[in-house]
Parts: sequence; C-alpha cells; structure tokens
Amino acid sequence: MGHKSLDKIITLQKNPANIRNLCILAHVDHGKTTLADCLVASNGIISSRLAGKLRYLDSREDEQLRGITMKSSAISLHYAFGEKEYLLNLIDSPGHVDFSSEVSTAVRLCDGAIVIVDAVEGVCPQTQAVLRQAWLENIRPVLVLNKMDRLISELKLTSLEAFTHLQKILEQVNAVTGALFTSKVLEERAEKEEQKERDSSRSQVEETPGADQVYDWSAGLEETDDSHLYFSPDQGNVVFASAIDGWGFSIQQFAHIYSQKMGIREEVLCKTLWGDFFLNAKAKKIMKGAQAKGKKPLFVQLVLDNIWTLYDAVVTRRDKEKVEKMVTSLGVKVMARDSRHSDPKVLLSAICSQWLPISQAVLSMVCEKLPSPLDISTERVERLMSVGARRFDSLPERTQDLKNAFVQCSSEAEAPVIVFVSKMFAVDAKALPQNKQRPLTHEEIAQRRELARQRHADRMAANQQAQSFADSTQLSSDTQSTQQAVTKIPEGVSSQLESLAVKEPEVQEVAKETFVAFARVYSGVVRRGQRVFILGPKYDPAQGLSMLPEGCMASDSVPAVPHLTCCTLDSLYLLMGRELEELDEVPSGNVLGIGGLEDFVLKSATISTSPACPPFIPLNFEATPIVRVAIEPKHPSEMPKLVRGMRLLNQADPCAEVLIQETGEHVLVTAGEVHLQRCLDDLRQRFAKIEITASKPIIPFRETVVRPPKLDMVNEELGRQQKMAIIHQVKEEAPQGRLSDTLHVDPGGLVTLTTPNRLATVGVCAIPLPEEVTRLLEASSELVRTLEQVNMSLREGRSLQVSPRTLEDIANLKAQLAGLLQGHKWKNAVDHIWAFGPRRYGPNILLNSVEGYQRPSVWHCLDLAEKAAEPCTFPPASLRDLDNSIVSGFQLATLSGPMCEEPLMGVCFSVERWDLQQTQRQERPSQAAPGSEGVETVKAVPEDRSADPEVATPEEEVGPGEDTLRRAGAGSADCYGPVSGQLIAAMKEACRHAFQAKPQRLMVAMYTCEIMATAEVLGRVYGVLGKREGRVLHEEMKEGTDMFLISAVLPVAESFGFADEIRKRTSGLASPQLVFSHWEVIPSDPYWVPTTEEEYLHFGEKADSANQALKYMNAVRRRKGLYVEEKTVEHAEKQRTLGKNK
Ligand SMILES: Nc1nc2c(ncn2[C@@H]2O[C@H](COP(=O)(O)OP(=O)(O)OP(=O)(O)O)[C@@H](O)[C@H]2O)c(=O)[nH]1
Ligand SMILES: [Mg+2]
Repeated sequence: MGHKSLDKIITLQKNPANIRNLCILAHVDHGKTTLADCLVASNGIISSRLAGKLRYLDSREDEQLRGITMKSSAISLHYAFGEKEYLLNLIDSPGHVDFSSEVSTAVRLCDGAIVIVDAVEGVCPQTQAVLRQAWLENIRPVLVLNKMDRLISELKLTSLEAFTHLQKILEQVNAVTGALFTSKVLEERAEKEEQKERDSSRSQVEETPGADQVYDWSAGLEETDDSHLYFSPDQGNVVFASAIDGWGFSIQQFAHIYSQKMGIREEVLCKTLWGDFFLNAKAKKIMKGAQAKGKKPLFVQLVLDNIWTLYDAVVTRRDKEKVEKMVTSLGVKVMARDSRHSDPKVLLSAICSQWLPISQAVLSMVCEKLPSPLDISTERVERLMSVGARRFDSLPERTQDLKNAFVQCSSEAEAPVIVFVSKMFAVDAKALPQNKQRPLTHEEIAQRRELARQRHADRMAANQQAQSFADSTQLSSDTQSTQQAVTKIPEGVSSQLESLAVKEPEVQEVAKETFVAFARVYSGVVRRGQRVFILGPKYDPAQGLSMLPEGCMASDSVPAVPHLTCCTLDSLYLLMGRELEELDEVPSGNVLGIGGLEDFVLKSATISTSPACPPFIPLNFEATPIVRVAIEPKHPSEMPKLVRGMRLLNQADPCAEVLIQETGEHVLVTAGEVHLQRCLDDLRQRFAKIEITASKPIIPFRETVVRPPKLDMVNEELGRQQKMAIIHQVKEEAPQGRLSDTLHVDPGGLVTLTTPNRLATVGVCAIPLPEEVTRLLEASSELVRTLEQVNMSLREGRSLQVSPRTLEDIANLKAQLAGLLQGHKWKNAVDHIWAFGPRRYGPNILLNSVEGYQRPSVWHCLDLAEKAAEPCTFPPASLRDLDNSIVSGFQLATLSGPMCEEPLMGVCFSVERWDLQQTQRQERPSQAAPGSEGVETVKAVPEDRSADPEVATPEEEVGPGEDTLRRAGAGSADCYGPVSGQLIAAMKEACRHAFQAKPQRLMVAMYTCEIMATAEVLGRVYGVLGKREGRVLHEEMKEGTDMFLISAVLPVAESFGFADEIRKRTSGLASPQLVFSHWEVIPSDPYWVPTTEEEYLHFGEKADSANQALKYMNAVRRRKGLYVEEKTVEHAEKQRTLGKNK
C-alpha cells in the first residue's frame, strides 16, 4: 500500500461522519467475495481486469481451492462521493452455514450491511439467517441483486419476464424483513402497554372497565412507519448488478441519465422507474397501469432493454458493427485487445465496467443509505451494554453515563476508550508489518549503495593482497596457495558471514503464529502503548467500581478484581485484506486490528480505560457445534505440540471448541463437516505443524423413555406380560447380592433404594415428558440457566436486579409449561419442579412429589418480585437438609444414562419418597429443617403399591431398628462415607433404575437440509437421501426457474460424506446445506428381542438385522469401552452348505 493512500486513510479515520463500517452478507456463493473484488479494484489495490477472478479477500489457500470463504476479512477503502471523501471499512463474510459464527463476529462491528441475493436463486436459507442477524444486531441493510447476467444467459428470460422475476424476488426479501419487523413492533407495543398499565395502576386512576377495551391488534403496525425498512429501488436501497461482469446500477442513475435526455424531472423518474408505470410517447407522459394496458413497464423499456440488447450484440450474436455503434453512443472507450479477444465476456465487461461501474453504484448507495458510527441508536447501545438478565437502569450510574460516550462517538482526549474485540485471528508473524520487507526510502537506498561499494572495494583490495602475497612467496604447490588464500578471508567478508550467522535464530523465532484482535473503537482514541483494562464476559462493573479506588487508571497498580486485567496495547493495525499496516492511533468509529493480546483475550473481549464499562453482550451464534472428533498425533511423542496447536486453534476460531474428555481423548467440536476439515487443515499446517489422525466423527445421542408401546413389532396388540418382562430385565441386571436387598422395583416403575448405611431411602419414578415440553425446555435453555443463576444468588442471600423483561420471560415459560403439562398425572407439577438437569438447565425435570415436603419451587423468584422490590432471600428453613444431594444425584443421572452413557432428554424423575432416619437428624439438630419432621414413614407410596408383595415394608428395607442405631451411632466413622455422598449415589442409582424400568429409547440429532437441484438430478438426490435414512419434508419448484427446492431431515449420524456424495452423484449440480435442527426418538427399541411366535418368524432369533437403535447404541458403547453384548457367527455350517450349493 502506498504511503499516499495510507496517509489519506489516516486522515479520513478522524472524521466519523464520513466513515461507514459495513459487511457483505449473503447465502453461500451468491457473490460476496466477487463483489468485494470489484470494490477493492476501485481503489487500485488489484487490477480491474482481475476483479472477480482473483477473489482477493479469500486469502487462504483452501478458500481459493474450494471456492468458498471460510474466514471473514476486512479491508479499508476510500471513496469520493460528490464533494465528500468517505472511508469504508468493508468486511467480507462467509456464506456457508458452517461458518456462520464468522458472520456474527463481523456483524457486531458494523453499522450497516450489503445483503446480496442471487437473481436466479432468490432468497435462500442463509439469506434469511443473515437478515435475522442484521436485525438482531440492529444494523441497517441495503440490497444488491447480483448475477443479473444469469437471467439473460442461463435462464434466457426476456427483459419483461426478468422484470416480473425481479419483482418476485424483492417481495420475498421484503417478506422476510416484514416478518422480523412485525414481531418487533408487536413486542414493543406490548411493552408500552404494560408500562402504561403499570403507570395507571400506580397513579390509581380508576377507569371504567370494559367500555373501550377493544383489543385492536393491528393498531401498532399501522402507526409505525416502516417504509424505510423495506427494500425498494425507488428508496435507493437496491442495486441491480452482475459482479462478474463488473456492472451495477441503481434506478437513480438511470433517472439521472433520462431526465437529461427526455426532459422529465429526476424525482418523477425516480418514483416511476420501478413499478407499474409506462411511457406514453405521444402524450410525453408517464402513466400508471402498464400491466393492465399491456404496455412495457418503464423499467423494462428504459433500463433492462438496453442491457439485454448489449448482451445480445456482444455475447450472443457477436455483431461487431452493432457493438461499435453502441460503444460510441455510450461514450466509452474500448481497447483494441479487448475487442479482439476470443472470449466475448472480456469485451462485455470492458464496456459495462465503464458504462455502469458496479463499485460506483454500490459505494454511493452505501455512503448515502448506511448510517455512520455517529448514528448509533441509544437502543442499540443499551442492548450492547445490558449483559445477561441485568436491567440497563440497574447498572451503576457511572456505567450508565458511558452511554453518552457511545452515542457521541467522540475522539476527544477525555473521552473514555471503549473497544470491542469480536474475534482473534491468527497471522503468520512474517506477515506483520514490523517483520516485513518494506520499500526503502531514498536515504536508505543511498546508504546501502555506499555500503555495497565499500564492500566491493574491500574485496578487491583483499584479492590484490592475496595475489601479491602468492606472487611474493612463490609457493611450489597450487593447492597450498589456494588453502592459504582461503584461510585468509578478508575482514569485510568474514564480518558479513558473522552477520548472517547472527540473523538466523532471529528468523526462526519470528516464524510463528501471532494473534491479531479484530476490533472496533466505540469511543475515544486508542494509542499504541496505551494501558487499558480488559473486561471478561463475566465482569461486573458494580463490583469493579467498589473494589477499585476512585479514579483508578489501568496504568496504576490495580488490585485484583475478578474478570478484569490490565494490559498494554502493543501494536495497532489497519486491516487491508491480506495485509496489515501499522498505525500509531485509531480514533473512535473505526475497525482495527490489535496485536499482542493473545495472552489476555481468548476469543472476544471488551477493552476500556474505564472500569465502569460493562462487558458487551455475547455474540449470538446461529450454528451449534455438533460434530466431534477425537484427535491424536501420529507420533505419540508429539502430544505437547498437539495440545499447544489445539489451544491456538481454539483461540483462532470463534465457534470451534476444544476439550479433553474424561477418557483422556482430545476432542474437537465443530459446526459441520466443512468446518471440521478446515480446523484439521489449520492444525496440520499452522498451529501444530505435525501429522495428526482424527477419529471418525463422534455422534451425539440422547437417551429417553417413552410410553409403553401398544403394538408389538408385527403390529399385534401387546399384552400385560410383556410389560412385566421389562421389569424382570431390570432385576436381572442388578448386580446380585450387593444391591438386591436395598433395591426394590414395583410394577408401576417406582424404584426405591436405600443408602448402604440404611439411613436414607429414596423412591423415584421416571415419566416421559410430553414432546412439546422437551422442545420448550430445549429452546429456553438460556432462560432456565438465568433462572438458576437468580435462584442461586437468592439462596446465597444476594439480590440480583433482574430486568422486568427476564422476569416476564420466566413467568411466560412457567405458564407455557403449565399449559403443556395437562392431565391427572401432571397435576400441580409445574409448581413442584425441583430442578432441571443435566447441568441445571437441561431438558429433564426433577419433580418433588414427596408428601409433606414443601420445598420452594424453581419459580420462587417470581413470587418475590411480585411481593416487593426490596431484596428478599429464600426462607432457609424451608429447604430440607441434604436437599442438594438429591439434586446432585439427579444431575449425575441425567448427564449419562444407562443405555450408552449419553445425556438424558425429555425425562421427568418424580421423587415419591424420601426418608431420612430420625437418628441422623438427632445428630445434627441445628441443621434439621422443621418442615422435614415426621417424614420417615412411607407416606408417598400409594396403597396399591405398598400392598404389592414385591414392595417391602419400611421396616424390612431399613432393617432391624437396633442395627440402624448401631450404625448411626458410629456417626462420622461410617464406613460408607458421608451421608450426603451416599445420598447422591443412591439418588443417581435410583434414577437409573427408574429409567430402566420404562421402555427406553435412543434419540438422534437431526439436520435439516435444503437442497437445490434441477429436474434431471432430482431422482439421484432422492436416492442418496433414502439411503441415508433421510426424510423429505417438502419439495417445491422455484418459480421462474427449473430448480427444485427440497427440504429434508437427515440424522447427523448418517450425514458424513453426504454433501460430497450428493455433489458427486449429481455432477456438482446440487449442493446441500446442513443445519442442526432437533432431536428425534428412534422408534425401535434397542433391547427388543422377539417374544411371540410371529415375531420370531419375522425377525429370526437374533433379530438385530433391522434394529437401527441397537446398532447406534452398540457403536457408542464400543467406543466408550463399555460391555457390548453381541453374538458372533453361530451356525457356521450354514455357510458351508451355501458354498456347496453353488
Ligand atoms: N454469472 C455470475 N456468476 C457470478 C457473479 N458473481 C459471482 N459469480 C460466481 O459465483 C461464484 C461464487 O462467488 P463468490 O464471490 O466466491 O461467492 P461468495 O458469496 O463469496 O461465496 P462464499 O464466500 O463461499 O459464501 C463464483 O464462481 C463467481 O464467479 C455474477 O454476477 N454472475
Ligand atoms: Mg466469499
């Protein structure tokens, strides 16, 4: 990059009003990087001939090879628009679903986005996803309808057809935006109304109810002006383009041209060029109703026809004369070598890029329509600052004051520095500007020349000396003379060698990876060498402010505050695509790279000079990492290198997770197959630089229980004895002797288990949760986690100012659960929820059905919030002693189930009985809870159950009273360990047995998959889907094209190699996008064995041929080193007979 343009950018950085931070978003392959190329070429960074072919921002080798972007990268461009000069910080993002986390990191740093839509394919799944992301981050989008050339050369549409087609696509895009907008308006309206209600109830104004309370649901939508949110060419936020051919236009450009030509006012043309208007040549008027009157719409006549004619002349007919005419009438210059080129596209882009340069159309739209950093809305600021459930107005006052700093985006000296780092990216240290060879200045060149001259002179002198020495001594042997000459190396040369020798280790040291933070300055000026605070995501400004002395700066010696560290900003960079330029300071409103943070920041962080600054809300990632592989070095001795490499990879990728499993395996979790491949390549080539082997993907499963099936495998009604068989199976599995006298299972599935010291007994029963409940819990896991945090802090006696919105969400969740848990079985269940699990927020429920135990439910915080605003704590007395052990046992049981040690899902464990022996409580009277008195008798077991001969009476279970007393008397010297631990283990075991007493099923993760394919290859796509147990949900034809859009679901377990297979079978015509969608129960029972005659006939003795669930389960068990019951070949004779018959 030349000094001049660098200086220019540095000057432009100081004027935030003329800065635009924007990213390019789209579905995969819609042409983001190609468009970026065109914009980069407009700055002279690459040649305009190569624009679109080079894909400059795809700097990685694999990106170029595969032709898809994998990392988002930024570049700063300048653009003169009218009188003003603008600085554009442009970020190109990947479109493949696997890399959607890269999109999140890009969107966070921007104020606006260019959304690209392929004019042929229209709105695709990722288009919707990116529009949603832009919406969530509150950034403004503009639209580019790209690949217009395909309408002409591939679809062969006429200009009129193309117009209709474009209108439809625009409608589709607007429908997506509309849906987002509507939900937001309704939400806001609800909030306002509630506020009003609260106000009115506070002011005690009594209004006559019922009179005017008609619920008008549409009111909010009509009032709000949303026209600016939609894409419409007459609004100036749509550009039609073909990035590959280098042209693009907005209708304003044509309005300008034709207003001069036809003498119609530009504003009128702007309004009418797009839409149902036509030109009445006689009356010289623009009229409405082109379609009804069968006239050519204005857009077709004045715009599209010109382009269609040009393509026809240049590409289709290659009519030289006509082309020449058009060239002169357009007033463009074409070089001879372009017009003579054998590929007509070269000539075409030479003409188009001068006539309608795409960069001009896109960049002027960007400058005009996208907001500058100064336009940041207070709403966005508040959202960025309110972490988790915190209410913005509950933040400390000094923190709230920082809002102004954001809004002002000031670069004054006193403005606090606020920077957000959205990701860390690895750079080869050689590529850093400090270590790069730069062009030399004139003085340096002169100096070097002088040095070289000197050296040359020295060498000449030395040679002469040697010559004269040899001559004078006249040695007899030649060899000796040369030896002498060599030994006498002149000084100059030896010093050169020395300097070379010194340099080598330096070079080696430099050749390693360093990390650069991808960041944006929201306020203040960052300077090189500045001391700043790094705020982790869990940093609490209230705590920080109370612990730090008043006016504390990062440069002082700072006391230790959790999640806060100090560091120096070593180097600042301007991001220029493949290159970095060093900067001394970066003012507010700019995107930049920061070096030297790798030891302080893992993936993202907030940086500030003020300890009052809150950490920004976490990035929202759309993709869930789901594909796991275990990694090993090829040579075991290289393990440390692998560990280091994986650590680096973890830091360099926003979404990849690296963990060590209990088995000691190093596991990498990625978003999908392509992502996995990229991570492995990165490990091999950059971070670990060793050979590694990756296991087959480890597929996650879930375990669940279902209602007893009514039909057997051959569709016959199941009798009672089959259900009994299941119970027997459980009994057989229980290890003989050790547990048999403490474990009891009744036919209803209630499992009672006594701890080894016989002091506590729990009775647990597993119930399948309705599917909707599981789905709801899965979807609200974040909320449940927040709920758990709130409860935890209440239990610890701290008060947490929860935002009313979160409280409302929690109340909503409760209401929804209550709505879904209907029926006799679930009576009052919602109020008795004890905990969620695993990890306290999973999709399983622990229910308190213990009679006489009035435990506060998980919804406790709601009651508190209703009662009073003042902080209040849990009444500690109402929690029974050892309550926590029950919860822990439940957490452990749900974390790994009995089938193949995978987490449970959709299971409710109802604790029906929980008895603690009197003696135990007497020992610890101070901790005994008053509510727990008198619960040692079996109250919870229903009559019919206790009457069952299989269920022991409490005396039998507990054993003779004397014995108990003796054991209890041993007190802390109990040979079974502390009671709490025993209770955890007992609870866990009880849950597992209760689980096994019900029909068990395996759940598989499912991908949704959208495939676009042409009619010819449709059959093959179905073939591949069928083979891999996929299910087609629907199939539709894309209007105006010959493409079919198929959406299907596919088990993750069957998805590996799916994309490749589809691509191979269809010769690259169809390529699927796989996104994790949900969990699904496999209907077949993994433990099923034929019991009836019919089943035996149907499935044979082993009956494992078709049991998909068994196959999956055994595969997991084998991988985990668990016992697998399998029969190997039994009747080998049969095979012999087969051989004979041949
Ligand atoms: N016909 C036509 N092809 C185009 C146009 N723009 C881009 N392409 C082609 O579309 C393909 C994808 O282009 P890219 O720019 O890599 O697409 P992308 O959106 O960056 O893709 P990802 O980064 O992988 O999401 C390339 O083969 C381009 O040559 C266009 O205007 N017309
Ligand atoms: Mg790309």
